[in-house]
Amino acid sequence: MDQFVIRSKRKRPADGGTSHMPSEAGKLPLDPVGVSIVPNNPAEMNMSGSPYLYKGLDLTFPTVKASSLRWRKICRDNLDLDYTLLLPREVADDLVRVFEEEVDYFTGDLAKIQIFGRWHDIPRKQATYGDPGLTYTYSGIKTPSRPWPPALEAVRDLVCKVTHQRYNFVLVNRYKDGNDKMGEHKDDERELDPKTPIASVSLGQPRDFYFRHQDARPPKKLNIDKVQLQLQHGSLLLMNPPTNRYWYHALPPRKSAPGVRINLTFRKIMQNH
Ligand SMILES: O=C(O)CCC(=O)C(=O)O
Repeated sequence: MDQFVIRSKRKRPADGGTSHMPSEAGKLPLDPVGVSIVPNNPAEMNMSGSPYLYKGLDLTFPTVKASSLRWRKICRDNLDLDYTLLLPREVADDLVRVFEEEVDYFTGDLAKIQIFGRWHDIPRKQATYGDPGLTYTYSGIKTPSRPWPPALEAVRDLVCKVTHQRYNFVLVNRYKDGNDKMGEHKDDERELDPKTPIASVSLGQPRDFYFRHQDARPPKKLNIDKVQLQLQHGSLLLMNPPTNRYWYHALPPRKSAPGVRINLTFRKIMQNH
């Protein structure tokens, strides 16, 4: 399988990263049982591709050997995840900077969610982009597919290439610090193609993320262990079917994680649902 990376020619700042980037970002992550994910080795990559220049950011999509992405598989009862470090640190830093300038987050009614019939402010910021004419409805809000900003589209293209999927929509979540969070939910809305994994790219502050089986929740409360991992700066997590039919996922608050985090979940919305 051919795989692709984005290469940045931007010089790194003297301190090795943007100021809001935590010093932990870029370290080898440990999975729940303590196995290291090895970062991609640029020396193994067969660099050939056309440069994509965007505001001084060189997003190049070279072909790389299949072995250059080190995937970790996590499987449990009806849970199927793949996790890799997708983006070199410098590229991930650049993307945070670009998205901080350019993502246009919702305000007003689109910045609220309905829980058990009551409206609440979303404890983070959200934005959606996608192919023309699509909408995505969740938690009582119907979000539009605004035209892809170029850097977001570039990441979409990269994710499509490494997964061999055709993503047409993205939900962007911005967590300003460890107080911002996402509660337990499934991505199982009827407009989502049930055969396509949800592809989640994480940028910025590493944050804990967990999965809980539906039967471990009330009323059954079965003794099924949670699956927990820490999503690293530049990582890609695939939630493969049927994970979202059986498992809830959440990003809990973490006082120990003070930095900004941006998460992109690429989805395939069906046109005629
Ligand atoms: O920010 C995250 O990693 C969580 C995103 C998520 O759960 C979702 O978009 O459904």
